[in-house]
Amino acid sequence: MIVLRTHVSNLMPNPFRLLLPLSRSVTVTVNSLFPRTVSRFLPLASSTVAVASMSTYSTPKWWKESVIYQIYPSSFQAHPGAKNEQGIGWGTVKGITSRLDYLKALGVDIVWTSPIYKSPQADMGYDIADYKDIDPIYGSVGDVDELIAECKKRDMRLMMDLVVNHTSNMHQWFLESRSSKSNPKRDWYIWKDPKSRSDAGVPEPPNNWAQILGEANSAWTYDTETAQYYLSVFTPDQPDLNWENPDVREAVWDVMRFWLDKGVAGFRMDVINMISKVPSYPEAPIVLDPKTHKYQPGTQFFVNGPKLHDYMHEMYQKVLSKYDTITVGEMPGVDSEDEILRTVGADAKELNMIFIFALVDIDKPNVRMALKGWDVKEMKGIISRWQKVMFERNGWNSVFIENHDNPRSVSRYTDDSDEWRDKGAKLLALMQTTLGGTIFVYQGEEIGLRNAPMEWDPSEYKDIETVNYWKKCENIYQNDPEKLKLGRKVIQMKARDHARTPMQWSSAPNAGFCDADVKPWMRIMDDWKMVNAEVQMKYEGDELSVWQFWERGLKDRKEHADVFVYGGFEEVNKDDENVFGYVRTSKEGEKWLVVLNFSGKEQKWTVPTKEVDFWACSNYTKGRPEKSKSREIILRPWEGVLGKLSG
Ligand code: TEU
Repeated sequence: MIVLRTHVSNLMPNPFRLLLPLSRSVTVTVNSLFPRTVSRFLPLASSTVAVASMSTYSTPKWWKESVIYQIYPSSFQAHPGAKNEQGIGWGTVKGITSRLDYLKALGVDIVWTSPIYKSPQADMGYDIADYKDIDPIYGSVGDVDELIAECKKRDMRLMMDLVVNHTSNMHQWFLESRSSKSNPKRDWYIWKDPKSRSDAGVPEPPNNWAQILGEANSAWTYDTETAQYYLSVFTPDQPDLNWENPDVREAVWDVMRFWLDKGVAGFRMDVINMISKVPSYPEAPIVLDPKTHKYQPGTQFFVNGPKLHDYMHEMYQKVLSKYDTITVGEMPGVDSEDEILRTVGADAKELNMIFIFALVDIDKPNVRMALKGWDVKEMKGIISRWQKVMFERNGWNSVFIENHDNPRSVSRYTDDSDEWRDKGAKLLALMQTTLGGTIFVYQGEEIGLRNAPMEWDPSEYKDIETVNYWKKCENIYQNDPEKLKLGRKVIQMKARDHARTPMQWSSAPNAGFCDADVKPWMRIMDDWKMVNAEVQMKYEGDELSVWQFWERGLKDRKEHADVFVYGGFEEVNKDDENVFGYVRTSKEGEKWLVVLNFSGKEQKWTVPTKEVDFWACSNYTKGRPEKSKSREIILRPWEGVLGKLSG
C-alpha cells in the first residue's frame, strides 16, 4: 500500500511552549480526535511524500493517538455531599464529571473508568451483578449519560470496563444457575462434580487449580444445594461464565451494544484472554511448595485457551465491526508473539490492542504477591522487544506502566525517596510519552504518587488479594517472624492497594477527594499536603513539576505523533547496564533520541548515532538542557533527555 503524508509545517501554529520545533510531517490539526473529523486523515494536497509500505502501522487512527486516562472510580473524586450508606467517602460518577476540565487540561482524550456497574464490590466492581445498571455507590445510569455528554462537549470520550470472563455470584444469571441442576441457566457457568469424596463425605475440588486472588484457596467453590463445584478462578464471588454456551455469548454482545449505543468509545476488556478453558480441566503442575500450597496456578489451562480466537472473531463480527470503537484487551500471562498478533495484528479482526504484562510482571515469580529481582537490561529488553515487534509485524502497542492492579511506577522502577521521586516520575513520563502505541496514564501517575510506606499496618490494605495474602502469611508463618516480615515487605512492594489510595487533588481536608466531615474509604497518603494536583499545576520553579512535565510531554507527543506515536523504534547502546537509549524515527526520516538514566548515579553515555542537533528536554530543567553536543554526555542521577538528531 502507498501511504501518503503531507508537509504542513506552516499551516499550524505551534501551541506548545516547548522546545520541539513543529514536525514537518504532522498531517492534521488537533481540533478533534474523533472519526467524525475524517478529513484529518485524508491526504492533503501540498508537497506529498510517497512511502511504499505494506504496513498500516503508521496509518493515523483516532484510537492510536488518543491519550487515555484510567480512573479508579472509588478513589478519584467524590462529589460534594457524597457518602455511602456507612457515611464513607467514595468516588462517584458526578465526581468524575466534575474533573473533566482537569483531564482536558492534562491532555486526555479518553477517560476509561474501572467498573462502576452494580456490584457487591467483593473485588471493587470486578464482580458485576448487573451489566446495564450503575451501582448506587457511584450514581445512576443518568449520571453516566451526563458524563458521556459532558465528555462530548470537550471532544473527549468515555471508555467502559467490560468484565465478562466472570460475573458476581449475585448476578441474576448466577442466582438462577445455582438454583438447580435443571435450571436453563445452569450451563451459563462451569459446574463440575467433586473429584472425589473422603470417607467422611468431604468433597474434593475437580482439580488442583488455585484461586488467582488468593493462592491458598481452590479455584472451585462448592455449592451444597446442588452438590457440585463451580469454577471461580479469581474468588468465589466471581464465578466464571461458560463461553462455550452460545446464549452466554449473545448476552455479552447485548451488553456491549447497550453501552456502545449510548455513545461510549469502546471497552477495556478484563482478562479477555481467559474466557476459553481447556475442556479437560487438567491438573496444574506443582510450582508452589506443596507443603504449604495445596493448590497450584492453573493459568496455563485458561490463558489463551483453545477457542479464544473463535470467540473474539465472533465478537468482532457481531458487535465491534458495526461500530468505530477503541478496544483494549487485558491479556495477562501470554508471551508468544504469534499468539498476540492473532489478536492485535492490523488484519486480525479482533482487538485494536492489548495490555501485555511483561513489564509490570518483571518482578513476578509464579504468583504476583511474591518478589523477584530484575535489572535495567531486562526492562530495556522487554520494552524494546514489543516496540519492535508491533512495528515490524503491523500490530499495535498500548503504552502503560501503571494500573489499578500494580504498585506505583515511581516506587517500582525508580527511587521514590523525597529527594528523587520527582525526577523518577518525570523520567518515566519521558519514556512513556516517547514510546510507540496508544498511551495510558493512570490516575495519580501524573503527580508521581508513590507506594504507601512500610509503616502502614496490613489493616490499612483493603484489596481482597492483599487481605487473602496476609491471611495466608499469618496462617502459614505464624511462628516465623522473619517470614512474616517478608510478607509485609511483599505487601509494601506489590499490593494493588498502592494504586488505589484516594487521588490527591489539593491541600484541602481529605486532599479534596471527599468532604471534610467524611472518612475516605481508604487511607490517603500522608504526603497529600505537599504532593497534589493543585500544587503541581501551579508550580513555578526552575524545573517543571511532575504534572507539568506530563502535560508538556503529552502535547509534544501529539504534535509529533508521526515520530512518537507512529514512528519506528531502535534501541541503542543495548549493553549499557543503567541507561536506556533509543531512537524514534518517523516515516519521513525525522529522528529523535531518548536517553534515560535508570540509576541513582551519574552516568557517562556516548551518543552512538549521528550528532545531536539540539537537546530539547530534560527532567532536570524547564527549558532546553545544556548538554554537550559532542558525542559524550553526562547524565545526572535519574536524568532523562530528549534530543533531535540531525537529518
Ligand atoms: O486483573 C486480572 C489479573 O490477572 C491481574 O492483573 C491481577 O490483578 C493479578 O493477576 C493478581 O495477581 C483483572 C482486573 O484488572 C483486576 O482488578 C481484577 O481483580 C481481576 O481481573 C478479576 O476481574
